[in-house]
Amino acid sequence: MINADKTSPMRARLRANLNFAVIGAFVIVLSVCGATTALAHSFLVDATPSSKEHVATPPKTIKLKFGGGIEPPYSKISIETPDGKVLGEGNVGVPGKPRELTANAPDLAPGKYIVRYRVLSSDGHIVEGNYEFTVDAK
Ligand SMILES: [Cu+2]
Repeated sequence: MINADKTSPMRARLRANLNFAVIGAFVIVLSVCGATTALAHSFLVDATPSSKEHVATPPKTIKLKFGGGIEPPYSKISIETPDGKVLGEGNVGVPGKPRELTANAPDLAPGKYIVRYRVLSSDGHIVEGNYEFTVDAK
């Protein structure tokens, strides 16, 4: 019976597909384990401007640093007004710094702004959050 299976190309293909399914399940288990063993790894750990910061000069770039690697193509930073109007968006990675994500900021008049982010961390988890900063009047 097993010998008969081996001679059938279709069975062989089926078995190969099953192997892929097993590998896929293993990868999923690994990413779940990663989440429990390193709980804080992908949260925001540093930002420029930082949360609640008052800056005298409007920033040209928003830079976020996370506790773990992130995937820029599947991540986004947006700069918004407090009432939710999106002024700019970006998802530029930093070469050699897989935990950092930047976005070019539009010209910002004095006032309060919200930085909103949604990033895909390397282990497959989505991390979302927001904070505010203020550009002070001169
Ligand atoms: Cu994670």
